[in-house]
Amino acid sequence: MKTVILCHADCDGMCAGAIALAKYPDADVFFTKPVSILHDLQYVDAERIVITDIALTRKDAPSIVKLLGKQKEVLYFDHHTIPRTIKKSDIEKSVKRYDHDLDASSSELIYRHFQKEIPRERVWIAIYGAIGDYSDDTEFVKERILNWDRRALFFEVSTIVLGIKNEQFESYDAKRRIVKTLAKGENPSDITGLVRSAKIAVNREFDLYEIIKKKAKTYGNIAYIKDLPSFGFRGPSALFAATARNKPLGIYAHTRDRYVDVTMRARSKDLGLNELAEDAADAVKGAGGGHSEAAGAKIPVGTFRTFLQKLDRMI
Ligand SMILES: [Mn+2]
Repeated sequence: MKTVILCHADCDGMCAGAIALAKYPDADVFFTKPVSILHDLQYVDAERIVITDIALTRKDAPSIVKLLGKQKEVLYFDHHTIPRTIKKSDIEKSVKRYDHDLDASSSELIYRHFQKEIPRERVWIAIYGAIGDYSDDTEFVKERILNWDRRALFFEVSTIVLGIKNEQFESYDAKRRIVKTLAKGENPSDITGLVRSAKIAVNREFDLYEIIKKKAKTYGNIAYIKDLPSFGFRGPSALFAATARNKPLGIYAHTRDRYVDVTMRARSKDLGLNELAEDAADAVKGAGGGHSEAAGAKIPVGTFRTFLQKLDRMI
């Protein structure tokens, strides 16, 4: 049975993809995103599709669910908010298996589903994905982490999270290599060059904080910074802006040709960033979403100021 794995290209997505690949070793692995999965699904030719760590956008969710319903077998593991344009039962009806939990990582969800069918040690990958997504505060992860040397696990997860921030590991081919290595039971630090890449990234991250401390601006409850040359550090850039200016919400905005890529980080879970991102982006004809502490949006060029206003009013 031909299997295709579609996963997100961040740490949690790659780890979840690796767990799927441990279960289906002959599968092809492809990376996708919430904004492109509708398009990508139309080109998938497989009898079984495993989707993991991909959120559904408000706009595309109904069409995606319809498309999934036409496939032979779909297994879907995700922890992003379900958009209001569909119901959880709509997804459940159109796929063979749907595991969803806002508090757990996608890696944990997929590991729990396949744990009896893959080697026990693959739980490491689930733990890496959980830590990578700040979702290690679940009963499952807290319990499993006690079985291993957590310092070694933290070293390995940092190797992935930081290592993929450099150009050398930016491409989908490089990321596919990481997924394959993990699926075989080897560790991130076994991948040639990844530890070194993580070291370069961590240096750049500390330098970045110094720059942001000097340059971050504020708007009401928001601290923000725009168009830094180091585009790979969107999350930390947003968070450091909030930290440096002591605001609850930090934003990093990167201007592209026709839209602005907005990364949002909150210093607490209470803000509910996913809702804020969706609503503020909707108001300027963009699209947004994510988690309660980490979210993002794509908004048309020229609407950034209005976007900030809407956000600040909602906070
Ligand atoms: Mn995730």
